[in-house]
Amino acid sequence: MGVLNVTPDSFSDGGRFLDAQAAVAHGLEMADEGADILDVGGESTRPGADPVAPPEQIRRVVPAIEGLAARGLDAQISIDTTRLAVAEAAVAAGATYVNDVSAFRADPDLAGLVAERGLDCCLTHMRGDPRTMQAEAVYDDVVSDVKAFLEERLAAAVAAGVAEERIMLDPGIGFAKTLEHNLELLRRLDELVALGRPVVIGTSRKSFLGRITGREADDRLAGTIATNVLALERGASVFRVHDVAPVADALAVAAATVRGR
Ligand code: PMM
Repeated sequence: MGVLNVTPDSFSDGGRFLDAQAAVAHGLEMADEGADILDVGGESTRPGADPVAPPEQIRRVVPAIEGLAARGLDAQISIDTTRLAVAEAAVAAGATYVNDVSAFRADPDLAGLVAERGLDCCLTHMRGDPRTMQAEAVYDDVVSDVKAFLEERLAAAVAAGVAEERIMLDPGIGFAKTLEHNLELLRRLDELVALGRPVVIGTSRKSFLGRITGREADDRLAGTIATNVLALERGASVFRVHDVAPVADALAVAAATVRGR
């Protein structure tokens, strides 16, 4: 899954793809490099980020999605939003996957849209919202807590009519988590894979990598690769990254090693 943030303030690529033409060109490049899903977002979810009203998110993402859809790509277009109105506009423009980091809690009707339209979706663990979440990074056992949350949200989505085979789960690396929580979730990822749905992992350029390596966001590719390779070995199936080509190579080698060619 290639990250396509059409935002002025995302932590690592904010402002670079705000122009629709630049966003489409970058999306095409990531698809060419091996991305099967292009995750288009118009609202930064970095810790402390302010919410972006749906009309502004729509204004940012729809031209990019329309431009990508017009190219008839093999890659699926995902909308990274927690808001129903944004998802509706994105789906009308060509998105077929909803990446909701609130796991249908911010706008419960979003589950209905996903069910009705037969969309794929990703449900992510988070506490609070991006403004407040780091204050809520307190767990008895982070892996058990995240697993119980994802099980509950999976059941809620199925109860709302979403087909179980359309649902992927994500532990939400960096969402209401300390460095230790992120590492423990990666170390014990197999416990989440045991839920039986594909696991999505998003470590790309995140600050916990900088805490370990001392590197700035743009210089965290090595840490991104290390964590994605480990996640693959522990059973993750979707890897949300900014740097598609090098991560795709690393994952191809890791997968050939773990599974045989
Ligand atoms: N991380 C971010 C945004 N969306 N979606 C999923 N499913 N998982 C993530 O880990 C995730 C996400 C924040 O990172 P960004 O600013 O690079 O998009």
